[in-house]
Amino acid sequence: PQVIRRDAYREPDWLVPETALDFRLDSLQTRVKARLTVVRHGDHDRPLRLDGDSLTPVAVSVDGRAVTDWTMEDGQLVIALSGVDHVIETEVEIAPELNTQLMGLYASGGLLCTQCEAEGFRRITFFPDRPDVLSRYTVRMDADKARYPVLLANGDPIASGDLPDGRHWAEWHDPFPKPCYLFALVAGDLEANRDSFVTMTGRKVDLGIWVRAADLPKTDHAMAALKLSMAWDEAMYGREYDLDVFNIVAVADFNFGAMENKGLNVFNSRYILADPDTATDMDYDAIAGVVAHEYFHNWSGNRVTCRDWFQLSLKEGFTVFRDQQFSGDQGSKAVKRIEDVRTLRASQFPEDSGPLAHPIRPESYMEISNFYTATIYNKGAEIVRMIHTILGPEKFRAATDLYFARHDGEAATCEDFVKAMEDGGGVDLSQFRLWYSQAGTPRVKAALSHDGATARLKLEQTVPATPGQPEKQPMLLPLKVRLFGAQSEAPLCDERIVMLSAANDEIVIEGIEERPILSINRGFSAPVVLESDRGAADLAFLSAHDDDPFARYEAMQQLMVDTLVRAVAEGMADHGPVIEAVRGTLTDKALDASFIAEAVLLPSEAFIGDQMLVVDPDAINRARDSLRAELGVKLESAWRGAYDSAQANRFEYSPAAKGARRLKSVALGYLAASGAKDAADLAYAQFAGADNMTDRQGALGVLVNGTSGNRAKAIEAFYDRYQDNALVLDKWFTSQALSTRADVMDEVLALSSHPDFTLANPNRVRALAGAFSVNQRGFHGADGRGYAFLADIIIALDKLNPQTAAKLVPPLGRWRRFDERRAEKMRAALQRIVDAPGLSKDVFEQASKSLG
Ligand code: DPP
Ligand code: ZN
Repeated sequence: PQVIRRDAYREPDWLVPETALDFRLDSLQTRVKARLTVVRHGDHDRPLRLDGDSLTPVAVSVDGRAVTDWTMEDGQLVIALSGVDHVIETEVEIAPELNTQLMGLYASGGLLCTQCEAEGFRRITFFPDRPDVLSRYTVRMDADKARYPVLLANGDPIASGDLPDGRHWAEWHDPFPKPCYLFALVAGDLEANRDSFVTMTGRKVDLGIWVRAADLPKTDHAMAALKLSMAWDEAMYGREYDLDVFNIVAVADFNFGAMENKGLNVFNSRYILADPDTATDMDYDAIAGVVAHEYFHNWSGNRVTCRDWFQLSLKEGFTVFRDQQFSGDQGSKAVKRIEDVRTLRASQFPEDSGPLAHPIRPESYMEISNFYTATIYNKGAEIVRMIHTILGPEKFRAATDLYFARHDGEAATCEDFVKAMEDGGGVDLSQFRLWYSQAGTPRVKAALSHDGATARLKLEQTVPATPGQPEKQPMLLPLKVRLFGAQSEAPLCDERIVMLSAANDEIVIEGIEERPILSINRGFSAPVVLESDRGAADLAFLSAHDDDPFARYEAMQQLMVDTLVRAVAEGMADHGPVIEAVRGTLTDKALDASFIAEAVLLPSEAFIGDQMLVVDPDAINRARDSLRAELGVKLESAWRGAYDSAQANRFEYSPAAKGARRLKSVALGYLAASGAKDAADLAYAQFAGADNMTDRQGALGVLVNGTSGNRAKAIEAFYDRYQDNALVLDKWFTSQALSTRADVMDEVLALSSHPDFTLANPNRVRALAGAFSVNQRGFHGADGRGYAFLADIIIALDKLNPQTAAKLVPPLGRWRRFDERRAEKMRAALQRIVDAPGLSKDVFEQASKSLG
């Protein structure tokens, strides 16, 4: 496959100021007529090239006259034109029902809907499918009125009416020029949860969340989140909504989480539908976060879009940062930060240290779909967060105002963003720009010494080599630092931001009269791996006394990781300091339950593995289980206390109630780990009596990992109750795929032939195969069956949906981190994928790079 390079960017040869589309919708035979006004851009005599994917022109005309002297080259429709501007008309036919890739126009549960980002529009009609060609769209649709009573598109509705033969039509116009990846239409039998929002200048916007009638009661949370997002973006960023209507549609079959099409967001239904019986607190939070994310794209993505796909993080990193800020403002900022850092470490750090590592602004790709990664999104957000830290909130706001004012209506670059941050913030970000070009997670070594009244902090940074980047330069790292007194238990200085810019540096802090304890990278101010020589006692101290809640969490995690890594290396370790630190946190009356629940959780087996040169899944599992059991036994009465105090609550969706539920399930898990005789009965009682999905799924997870007779009963009862609800059935598959039992592989194989398992629905594939591939002890079973299973799924899914298949490849690419026997089996699985006949470029790119 062809490699696309960032430095090969050229401005478009032709612009398309106006686009009129006419859809005669039908699930098997949709006719698409397009009328493009094209204008030659620059001084050249090159022909017009319109991208197409699996399209055949039925008719082509230029300035109203049918022409036949066009050619097809690699799917592109090539038309020689003599003048400066022309009107091009094309006609094609497509079959949404047969579109299993879920890119372009496709059918999902009787609906017709679209997904165009990144390059799906070329599967609908011939067009210059690149984000720097912005056009004003008018869209007319006609369809059978009984099957498709609702017809939606971007912008505002203009006109509609009935036609003979039971058909009807509607026309929509979007006044804002947009790239074609933001095009959308939806046709179907939908009902709307309707509401409205009055903007800061007093304009009324009609809001609609469109779902199947039966799902209407599950849309209130998403609607509330939408209105909060609209108000938040006005207050925090001065961004006002710009159309008279804003619609969201939920669809069951969707490759991504959601899509920010102008005025018509299309969502994976899992990020819209919620009620207490079917959605967990995590689902509620994710819904609010994704609704906000897509809404925020209206400015960071749509009004200011990307020049080319190498700039993807321009909109995604910035918008993730914005949605993280928003979510932090809705509940506990500290807990939100902990969750975001946990996600970064679980998905981005491994990517950044493996064969698929890439900078947030990549230099090349084969298939852009493969670059919707944790690096582009989550590391991208960390980089914007660092700019926010360096500028401070006021200057950051001035800088984002400048960015939006300067580039409104344009297709911009990451460089444009950084320049606006510099100009608006009055800072020099020259060295900081390395964050856009260098891949790899920097490592920082910190050593604190103390002499008389002077503390010296020695800092050393290295950036590891990554594919294609053997040599790295030192980066600019904003490290928040504070010192605490070992005796006084009080801060010894104010928090300061140390800007580490060299490979080595020494910071001198005067007036430190007692032995200081180092609190560093507070709030996770820089996305780095920190190594320090702080011992168990100092970490335990910080976990109890640091004034930054994130730093408290972090100290506890470090203490746990150090203990577990030692246990793996030496076969045993002193659990005492962890147990005492957990006891202290668990019984600290000043802490809220949601923070306690996060802080007392052991790091995941995968994260422990990431700390080791050669991952030993069995030894990790033994070490972690043993620490978990001892925490369960030694603190049993504290766990029971935490459990009982949350027990009587009725369901309520508030930060306090959520925290109580979270702590309750964590406590239940520790009680089960302790071997307490009544744990399985407690779990079953919670499972059966729950008035919400958080408690029910929490209990199911505990039962699934155990051996009690209640296990099979719960699995069956859950299935019986929710078999008609696809989103909840996904949880049923996932809970079993995450089982910590030795027989998980057999169960997963059996589930893959369950009648409810299907490769046609991306959520279902991710619920079973995706979840299992991050279950370290199950997936990395020494016999290699996990690898073979995943390869089988990838090869089969690739025939239907290459984009979703390619997303499943990365766990196999971690072979360098495992012992030779496992590594060989992982490589064999990758090789089998690469050798599969008719492989897509999506999967080929991921699998061949992973072998590399
Ligand atoms: N642009 C989408 C999102 O992240 C991905 N399809 O919001
Ligand atoms: Zn996004």
